Amino acid sequence: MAEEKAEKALKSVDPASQKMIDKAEADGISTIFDRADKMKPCNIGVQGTCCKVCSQGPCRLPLPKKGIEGEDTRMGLCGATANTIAARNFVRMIAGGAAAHSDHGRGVAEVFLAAARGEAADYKIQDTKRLIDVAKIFEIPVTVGEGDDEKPRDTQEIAIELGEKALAEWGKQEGEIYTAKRAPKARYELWKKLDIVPRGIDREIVEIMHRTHMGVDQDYKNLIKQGSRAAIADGWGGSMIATDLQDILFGAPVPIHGDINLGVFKQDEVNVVIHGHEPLLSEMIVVASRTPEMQEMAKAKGAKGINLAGMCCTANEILMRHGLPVAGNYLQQELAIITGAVDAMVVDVQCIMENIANVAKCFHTKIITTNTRAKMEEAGTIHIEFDEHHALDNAKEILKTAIENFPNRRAEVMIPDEQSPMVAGFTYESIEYHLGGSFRGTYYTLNDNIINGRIRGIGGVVGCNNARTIHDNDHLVIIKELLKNDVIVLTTGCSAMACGKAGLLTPEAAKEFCGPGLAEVCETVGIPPVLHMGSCVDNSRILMAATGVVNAGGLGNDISDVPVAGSAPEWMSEKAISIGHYFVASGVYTVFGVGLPVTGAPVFQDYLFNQLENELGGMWDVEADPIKHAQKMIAHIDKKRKELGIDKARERVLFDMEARRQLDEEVA
Ligand code: NFS
Ligand code: SF4
Repeated sequence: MAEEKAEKALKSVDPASQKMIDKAEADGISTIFDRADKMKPCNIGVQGTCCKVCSQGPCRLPLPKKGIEGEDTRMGLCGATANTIAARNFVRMIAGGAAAHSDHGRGVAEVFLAAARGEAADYKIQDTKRLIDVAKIFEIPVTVGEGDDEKPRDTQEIAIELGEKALAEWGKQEGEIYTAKRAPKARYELWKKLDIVPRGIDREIVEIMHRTHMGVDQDYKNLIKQGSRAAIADGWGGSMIATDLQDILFGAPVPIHGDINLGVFKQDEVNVVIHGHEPLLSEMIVVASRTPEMQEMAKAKGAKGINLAGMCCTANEILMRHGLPVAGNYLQQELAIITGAVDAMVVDVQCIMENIANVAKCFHTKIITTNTRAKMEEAGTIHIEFDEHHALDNAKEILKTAIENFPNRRAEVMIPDEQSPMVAGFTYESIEYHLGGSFRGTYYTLNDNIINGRIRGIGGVVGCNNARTIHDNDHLVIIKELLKNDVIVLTTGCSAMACGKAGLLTPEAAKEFCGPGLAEVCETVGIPPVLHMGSCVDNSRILMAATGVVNAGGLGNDISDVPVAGSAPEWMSEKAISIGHYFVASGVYTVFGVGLPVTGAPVFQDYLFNQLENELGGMWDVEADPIKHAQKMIAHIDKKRKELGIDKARERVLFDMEARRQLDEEVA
């Protein structure tokens, strides 16, 4: 231990990142990594028991050192208990996260409708099959005429109606959102019984803000009930609609190759990092970058071409649809600039660190903000507002700014060598294709392998990086432990990028990292053992994959019956809490790393971690130690296998494999 201390603490398990962190330190450039050392979090906030919803506070209710002995008499000035305060804070995080995902979805719906009406000429509907599928979910007629006269309805008409109906989901006041019915029947009925089917997306978020205002909802269970409504409105509503409409507008992803890590930058090309979340912008920049006009402009400035690289969830979007390279995940945004090779970093919304503007000042890098919701006050940043009616022109202007900046590189460029190949682009539909039987076209093969025990269960490992943990470490330790135990992993967001950098998103990873059962399945089908399903709004794809498993049969009637567990090892954003809670509300046991701000309110914590299972079939848990974290997920998966009566099958499979191995050895 002492020896470890003497050595400089490791900040990242990714060598490319570690090199850039060292360079930043040597050059005296402040990054989140050294700020995390200097500023420790407030212990009361960490516990979730600081209330600042009125100006009589902040009222602080830390746990006494000795814990609670006897009755818990802690209260704020108004009498709010630790449970009320922690629950209020928790559901406000759900509101923040659901708002972010859903406002993204709203933006997509607006552009979709404009495109359908022919008012946004640069966008075209690309996937008409998907359009028809989604239209049906919104109860839109897709044919006209009856009997022998029945014929397909005009696609533009369908698209306009879908755009209108989808957009109306945000402002709906009563009834229920259409997409709630996509959940397994038993799940939907449970939501109805519990009265948590969302009425409209915005309404549920606003109601959280009302209920958590000073002096309103003072029952932590009732607060969580509203949290569930809003979270379902995110996962099965705003996020799901975003994914569906993006797929229709930009094409549904199919498995595709790509490269990841800071080594994707090119010394002799204009490097443009597209950082943020909304594909509305990034798709258009991709189109613009391929025009001869932009290519020639780059050549005229002495560059060989334009190299677009994604960062954060935007990266996942353009990787999934175009195979474009990924520069890195959340904690690499400052580090990308420190290579000195980034001619422009284009940002839209969410997960953008304010400090990139300061880091950029040490280099030639231009920071370009593009969204009316997200500007930077820092001098030197440029705002080029992105407007769907002039999308391609805006994209060209952005690229032009980057190209003109190419000759200005001044500091020594230091691009790390590291880049890893990966396969991404798995969706609910493409998993059906790869793991469905050729005859049944459903999740039959996946289910069959879970039932026969080759695959022990499914882990959904998602979410952010967090400067309070070693960058990427917990994602990788947890996922490798799951693979070793034959748990197939579905991943999104920054977790998916951690996997990509570590080589887990290749078919070859199956042999190296998986237990014998999972390795056999992956090798037979030719898929990686970790399936990259996209950005964080694409967690809706994981919900649909779980639904596909339920509907294929043999593994119970509801998501809560399936041997599946969720995880966000390095979570940091409010979006992660919203995602965690819609996993829980969908029946999934969900473990978070780092810590959850509920420890200061033990009764509320017990409700989330234990009691909620009785209501929703899913519950929260927290575990900062990555091995224990994975073991908890595996224990839950085994519990579900036992409940389904398929625990013995797995013992048989493993016995068979052992017997076969011995036979092989004897023969050899
Ligand atoms: Ni998700 Fe994507 Fe990454 Fe976390 Fe941020 S980029 S939407 S919130 S940090 S996974
Ligand atoms: Fe304190 Fe109550 Fe005001 Fe919160 S609402 S800051 S607990 S007085």
